[in-house]
Amino acid sequence: MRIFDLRSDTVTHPTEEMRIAMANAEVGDDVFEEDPTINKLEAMAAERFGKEAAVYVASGTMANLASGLAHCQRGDEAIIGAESHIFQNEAGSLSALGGVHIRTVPNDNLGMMDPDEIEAAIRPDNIHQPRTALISLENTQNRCSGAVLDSVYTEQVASIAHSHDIALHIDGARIFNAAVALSVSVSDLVRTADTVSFCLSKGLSCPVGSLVCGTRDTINLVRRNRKLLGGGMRQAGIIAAAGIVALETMVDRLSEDHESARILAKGLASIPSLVINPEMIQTNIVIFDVKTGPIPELLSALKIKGVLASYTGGRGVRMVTHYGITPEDIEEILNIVEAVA
Ligand code: TLP
Repeated sequence: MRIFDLRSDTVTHPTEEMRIAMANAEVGDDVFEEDPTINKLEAMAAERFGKEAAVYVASGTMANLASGLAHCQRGDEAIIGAESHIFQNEAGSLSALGGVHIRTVPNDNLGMMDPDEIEAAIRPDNIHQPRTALISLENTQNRCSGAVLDSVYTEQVASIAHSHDIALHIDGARIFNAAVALSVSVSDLVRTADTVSFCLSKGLSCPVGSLVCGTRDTINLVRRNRKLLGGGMRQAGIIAAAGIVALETMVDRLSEDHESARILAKGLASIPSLVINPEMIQTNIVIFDVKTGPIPELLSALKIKGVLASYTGGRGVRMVTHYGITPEDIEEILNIVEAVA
C-alpha cells in the first residue's frame, strides 16, 4: 500500500544528487572551522540572505535557541507570537536553558502580531521589570496554516524593535516557502532582521541541518552558543553537502508544494464534515477543522488507508505537502479523506 505521509515536510528524504554529494563531500574539523563543505554552505547562506556570516547548526530548535541566547541575558524578556514554534514546540528551551522570560503577543490568522501590541509589550526602563531584549517573528507561520509575512510588515516590526534598541530574530524555518510564495528573494524578507534561522531539513529535503545568518559579531556569539549547547560538530561536511545541493536545486520547486496544498485545500473544503477556507492557504501547510467525532479515531482511520496527518489541538488536523507528494497524489489523498471523514 502506498503511504502518503502528510504529517510534515520534515519526512522528506534526500535526493539522489544529495546522496552523491554527501558520499563525496570534502571534510575537516568544523569546530576548528576547517570543514570546507560547511564553510562553503555557510558562505552560500550568508550571501543568499544578504548577511555578513552564517553558522550551520543541527536543527531549527538549536538555531532559534543559540540565536536567542546571543540576544538575551538571563532575566531578559523576549516578545514572541503566542502561536510561534519557539513558544509552542521547543520545550520551553529559551526559558529552561537561557533564563529568558517569555512575553507572548497573539498571532492573527495571517500569522501577524499587531505592531501596536508588540510596542505596548515592550518594557519601560524600570528596575522592577525585565528588560525587553528580543522580538521574534516566524516566517512562514507554521500554526497559522503556513501564513507568509511580507517585507513591509517585517520592516515595520524591525523599526519598532530597533527604535527601542531591541534585536529582531526571524524563525525562518520555512522562509524559502515565503519567498517563493511572494516571488521575492529571501534577502528582501530579512533585510532588517538581526538574525534569521532557516531549515534545510523541511521542504528543502535535507536529512538534517539549519543555519543562522547575521552580522559577523552576532554569528560568532551564535557559534559559541552552539558549542555551549553541545552542538559543535566535526566532519559534518558529510551532512552539510546535502544543504549545498538544496540551495542550488530545491528552492524553486517549492512552488509545486504550494500548488499541491492549494488543490488539497480546495478538495477538503468540498467535504461537508470539514471546515477550511482554501483562500487562506499560501504555502505548503494545510490546517482544517473537523466538525464532529473524535480526531484520534479519524487519524487512525486515515492511517489504515495510507494517509498520515497530524493533530494540531482543538478540532484541527494538519497536512503538509512536500517533495514526496505529487499534485497527482492529491486526488488519491482526497478520495481517501472523503471516504473516511
Ligand atoms: N516544526 C515541526 C514540528 O516541530 C512541529 C513541523 O513538523 O512543522 N521553527 C518552525 C517554524 C518549525 O516549524 C520547526 C519544526 C522548527 C522551528 C524546529 O525545527 P527542528 O525540528 O529542526 O528543531
